[in-house]
Amino acid sequence: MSSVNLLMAERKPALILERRNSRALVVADLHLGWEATLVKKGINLPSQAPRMLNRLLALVERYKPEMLIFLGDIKHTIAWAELEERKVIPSMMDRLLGVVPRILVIPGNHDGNLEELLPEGVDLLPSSGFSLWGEFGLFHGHAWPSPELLGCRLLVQGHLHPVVSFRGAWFRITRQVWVKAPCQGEALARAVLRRLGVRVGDAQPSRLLKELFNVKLRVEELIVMPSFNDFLGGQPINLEESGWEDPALMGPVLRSGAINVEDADVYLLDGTFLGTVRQLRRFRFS
Ligand SMILES: [Mn+2]
Repeated sequence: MSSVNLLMAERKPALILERRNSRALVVADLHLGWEATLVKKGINLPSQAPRMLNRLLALVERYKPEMLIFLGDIKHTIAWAELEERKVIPSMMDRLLGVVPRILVIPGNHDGNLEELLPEGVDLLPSSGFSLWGEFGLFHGHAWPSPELLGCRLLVQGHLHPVVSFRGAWFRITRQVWVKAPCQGEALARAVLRRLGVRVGDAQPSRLLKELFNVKLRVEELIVMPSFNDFLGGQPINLEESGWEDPALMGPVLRSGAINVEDADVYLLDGTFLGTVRQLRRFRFS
């Protein structure tokens, strides 16, 4: 029996995955070093790294996970590493290794050259993701997940930093949200198989998945996590001109047509249910 805790009582953009006595803390999109890139634009924001480290330490202290999983985009500069990242990432990981037995990192699109910043003891996984206990398929969202992840009931990704944004005549309110979208397993299996060069034709994708990869298709839901760095902007899910409709940004799984974003449920960090994406897109102030 496994469970998902979206930490709504704590209003944190982090989740706990649990099975029997095993527990994993999952966070996405820290974008460390982001503030340093703002300095060049003349904006001076204090580094968010100490704040995020303290929040991580508090969550580890409270939930005592045996694993801490970073779901991509730990750092911000895409290809290389800024001075800030070179300083902050190794020391943050060292501190966390002192309190949690295992740290796993699934790279995102901003994590180029991350490997050299990770101390020994931190496991860098492939960007095609990681199947946790065969129950949870974890990947960043910019790259295709491996076939193995389709054997998980629930997929979890980051990458889009989901928010809702309400604009009136004189104000604009933006809040981070959780997005829980239904996923058509057969359609996603078809897309993943095609990507791997399998001729699907009239065959049932789930049968091919079993025959070729020995994976039993189980996926039925996708959660898109809010970013752990809450200073970052995000993609407003209720505005159609956002990254949720941009093929370059949305990533292959959302682009595959298997995820029904319009029917996704949207929650604020405190658990308030805002409705489905379809309902939110119809709603207008003024
Ligand atoms: Mn990303």
